[in-house]
Amino acid sequence: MIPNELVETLANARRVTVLTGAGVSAESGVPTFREAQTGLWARYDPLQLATPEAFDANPELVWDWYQFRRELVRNVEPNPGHYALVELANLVPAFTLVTQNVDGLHARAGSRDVIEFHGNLFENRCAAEGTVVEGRESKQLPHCPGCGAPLRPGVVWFGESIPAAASEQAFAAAGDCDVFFSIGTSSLVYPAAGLVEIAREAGAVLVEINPEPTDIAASLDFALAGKSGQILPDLVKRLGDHRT
Ligand code: BV8
Repeated sequence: MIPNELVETLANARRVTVLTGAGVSAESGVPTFREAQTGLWARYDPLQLATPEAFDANPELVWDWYQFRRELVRNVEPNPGHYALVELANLVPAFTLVTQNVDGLHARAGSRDVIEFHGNLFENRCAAEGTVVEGRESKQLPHCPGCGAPLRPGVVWFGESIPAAASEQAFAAAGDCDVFFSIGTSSLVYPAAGLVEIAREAGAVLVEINPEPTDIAASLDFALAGKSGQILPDLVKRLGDHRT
């Protein structure tokens, strides 16, 4: 399943950059962003709910959706795919992990310096001032102690810009790597989906890990069809064996 050529390439790589999406958390039991929502949320489209307009129109509804997702994520664990990425970082000279996921599971698995391209589910910000507000977790929509505006989750909604530092670091890492992995993402959301193009233009070897082919299939050097929780541990074992 893991081509020898890819193991060789990784063994000689100076810098590896990884972009992950919701598929990496799927085996932890976190529904991916585009699969149908269930239960109470079945009738809502995440693409509609994850927007400033939805929050302005109905902050309580959007807050409830994020509370539901926080509760779900609190009750799951990182999976072997998350842990394999922690190991991969120790097997190459330089490693950067960029995630579109807001669930914090990479950090819980032990990954360090994770670039959270779309923010973090568990952070709260004042919807008016944008400042982070600590310790106001509550079932009901909380309000800013400073100005009284509603609080909102510290995630990047559709139509909002990526945090400048995360964007700069992610584009720099994509533009200066020997191998770029796109793992568990449908490659539909920009500008995250544009990182692979930056890596390709910089001459990186492009690898995708996904049970389904995505829009970037034509530019790939390696397309590993399967689940990240199965392929990544296999890949890391092969690389570790190659090193010994
Ligand atoms: C912005 C946080 C500038 C919230 C999310 C071109 C350039 C710039 C912008 C745009 C553009 N074209 C369109 C836009 C606008 C928009 C966009 O991209 N829309 C899409 C729908 C076309 N982009 C934006 O608005 C971005 N901002 O560009 O700022 C700007 C400013 C003002 C005005 C205009 C532009 C902000 C986007 C951020 C949105 N926030 N999340 C929240 O989570 O609630 S994005 C959301 O989608 C999640 O973060 C998620 O991670 C992300 C991407 O989805 P995926 O991770 O790929 O998940 P998905 O379910 O789609 O796919 C899962 C994949 O896993 C599948 O392929 C599946 O096969 C695979 N899989 C399943 N199981 C496994 C697996 N793989 C491996 N193993 C498994 N076991």
